Amino acid sequence: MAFRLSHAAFLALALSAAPALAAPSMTKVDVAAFDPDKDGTIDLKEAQAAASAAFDKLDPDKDGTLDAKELKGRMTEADLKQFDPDSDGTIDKKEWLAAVAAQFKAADPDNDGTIDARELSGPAGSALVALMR
Ligand SMILES: [Ca+2]
Ligand SMILES: [Ca+2]
Ligand SMILES: [Ca+2]
Repeated sequence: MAFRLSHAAFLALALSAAPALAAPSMTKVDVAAFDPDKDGTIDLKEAQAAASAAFDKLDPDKDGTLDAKELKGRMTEADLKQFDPDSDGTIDKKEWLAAVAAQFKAADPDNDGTIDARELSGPAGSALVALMR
């Protein structure tokens, strides 16, 4: 009886531990993923190219806009309001790329025009990554 109980406890532990083990690799931020010219940093052109591809992926019906549902949490509600100057409740590609430029600037505190690995791993960098993948 004691064995059966501990066996069940072990199973419960193993099951609850599994998602936690998978998490770190999923949240890992890698400059290389957004760095086609392989210079070790992301410039605005690279960020906007990646973001443009991400936009197309999020917009399978190709109507050219993303609503809150299609954004899948990539933007907070406050961001959606801020980056929707025409206030139609959706983000079109021009608004999306403007948001990327603003987020890029926020993630580049040393203002050298590139995002390095350290800048990408900060909170502003993470917000930028959310728009690029
Ligand atoms: Ca680069
Ligand atoms: Ca809009
Ligand atoms: Ca920088």
